[in-house]
Amino acid sequence: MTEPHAALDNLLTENRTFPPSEEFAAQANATAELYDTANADREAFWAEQAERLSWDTKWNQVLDWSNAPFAKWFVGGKLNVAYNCVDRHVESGHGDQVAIHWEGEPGDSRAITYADLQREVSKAANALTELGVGAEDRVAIYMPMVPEAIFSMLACARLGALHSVVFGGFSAEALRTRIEDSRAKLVITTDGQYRRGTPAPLKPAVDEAVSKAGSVEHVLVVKRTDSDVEWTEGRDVWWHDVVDRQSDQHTPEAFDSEHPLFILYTSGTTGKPKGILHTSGGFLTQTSYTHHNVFDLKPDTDVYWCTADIGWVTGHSYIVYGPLSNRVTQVVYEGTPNTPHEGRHWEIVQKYGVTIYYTAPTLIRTFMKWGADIPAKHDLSSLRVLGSVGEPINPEAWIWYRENVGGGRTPIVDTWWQTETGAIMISPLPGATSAKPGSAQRPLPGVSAKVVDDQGNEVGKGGGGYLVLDEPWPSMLRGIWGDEERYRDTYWSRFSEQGFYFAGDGAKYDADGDIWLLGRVDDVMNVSGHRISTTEVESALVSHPTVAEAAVVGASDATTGQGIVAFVILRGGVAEGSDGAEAIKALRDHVAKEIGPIAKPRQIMVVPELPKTRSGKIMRRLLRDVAENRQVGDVTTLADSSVMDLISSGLKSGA
Ligand code: 6R9
Repeated sequence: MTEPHAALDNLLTENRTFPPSEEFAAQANATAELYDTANADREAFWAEQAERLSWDTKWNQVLDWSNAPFAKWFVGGKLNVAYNCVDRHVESGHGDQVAIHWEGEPGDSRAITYADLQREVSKAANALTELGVGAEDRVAIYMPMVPEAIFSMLACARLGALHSVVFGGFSAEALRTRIEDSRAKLVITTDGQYRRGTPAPLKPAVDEAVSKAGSVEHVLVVKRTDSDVEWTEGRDVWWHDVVDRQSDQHTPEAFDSEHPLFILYTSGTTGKPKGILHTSGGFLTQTSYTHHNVFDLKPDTDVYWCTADIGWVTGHSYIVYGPLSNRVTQVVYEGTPNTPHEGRHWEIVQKYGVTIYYTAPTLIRTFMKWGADIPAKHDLSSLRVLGSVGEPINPEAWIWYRENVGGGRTPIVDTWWQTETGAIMISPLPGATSAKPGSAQRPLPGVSAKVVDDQGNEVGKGGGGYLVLDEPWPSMLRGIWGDEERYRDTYWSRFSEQGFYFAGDGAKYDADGDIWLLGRVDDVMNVSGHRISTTEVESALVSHPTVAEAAVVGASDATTGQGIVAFVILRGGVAEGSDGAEAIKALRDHVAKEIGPIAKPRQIMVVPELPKTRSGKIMRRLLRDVAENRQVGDVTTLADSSVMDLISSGLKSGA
């Protein structure tokens, strides 16, 4: 495994604890007893959680693990996921409750009640039916954070079609590969999207992707920025033409508990993204259960805000499915946190009286950089629970968050989970756990996780190793779309003897047995909480005509967690060192075009050679030393040990 970052080592010396206040504990949804109940009988516990949902047909078996690692949960049960997130709340008399306080980047806003949501989702479902979408078809959604993105996801769920949401910051090329892999029939998009105050086109990327991907029959376009778009007659249709004229009545059909709900692509250790497959009953059960208990949600009084984009799993599980199944009132914000000014989030918290705020460490560190005086200018006294997700949160950031956003009073839940786990797995319970800054602490009731050594033996207190999940859980992925072998290989082969799910994260137990996450142990980087594989960026670089070879590493970065640093060998005769400023700019732009701006390397260094072992493997560890300005480590396994001197001297003379 790779060595944990020095900064992460500091985490383990943290010994402050923050128990919940008596008032908070007294009103909390979850008490410590929940652990005992779950431990007494895990399956009975999950069956009880599944009762949170409305089922058309009840299941006859909680878990079927006979075909492991392919799980079936709530076997024989039938439900409609969208009905559970929308209609049942209207039927129970909450049609007038605001489901979504939507805040557009330019300052426009919409309040959408559950009754509105039911009408909008029904119309969208009718339109999708008219466009030929039925159960098990795939629909790609490539949109900014507009309400129609959520209506579209729920319309798919209502029809039993699978959505495949592609982050609006991804490139045409990234969109194309995802459309092709899932063979999507329909793409839903917008004309453009607001980015830091200016409209940027979005549909051209769809046009480019779709022209190369044969499966797409229609492109459904929401008008958002009113920008000019190219139009392909017969293929392209406007949302306002097709959806608005539909009936707002639609009868949801019940689907099997294991009916597929969505595919979401995430980076793996190879260049090709993995289509993570989730199904219905188990996914909704665990997102609903965790959202209720981890955020202590009170549907009648809370105003919840998760700042993620629906292009990531956090947006799926903790904007759409978990919260709406729990009848949340939530804020959805379209834009960036510093548009038009750096206090935008706090202005929104104050405007809507947000009580629960869930964000990522990278943003917290950005807020720190902008200064504590910015949140201090706003009334944040409504906040009562804060959450963190996406990467380890450093104790300084944790403390800053609690002091400057949480008024020194709110519990903070540091939630560990993955696209693959579907829902939160390791986290404090805000009313029951004495929080430790920087530690995700314990698996939730019903979840089992362990830190094991190379052989799969659990390490003792104070020991470190790999994080594994040693019991199946309801919202677990059901596979990788179209690639059973890769599913087994990636997650189940590392500890096949024990039957453990290998998460790809390093972790440690502290002296109390609490879990501290230490970052990825594979070639996956974590940049601002987003997973990007080194191979993916390398492939993008090598696809540029000037590049002969490339090696990419994640170097620790004070704001983004990790930053992408690339070492490239240019083809024939381009000067080494910094002379290649233009070549470097061209390469950064090329990566943005191939993958998306989030994958743009922070730094590209032109080098004459790359450090390789005798078997030809690039020694990224040594490159990371260079990228992090450290003394270069042990070079004895290099085929040519002078390479590192060559790289270092070349960089110095070029600087
Ligand atoms: C939800 C999400 C998953 C990877 C995961 C780990 C890192 C997420 C974390 C965390 C430490 C936390 N990660 N939450 N590391 N503490 N609270 O982020 O999903 O995009 O699939 O990323 O993110 O490395 O393996 P995803």
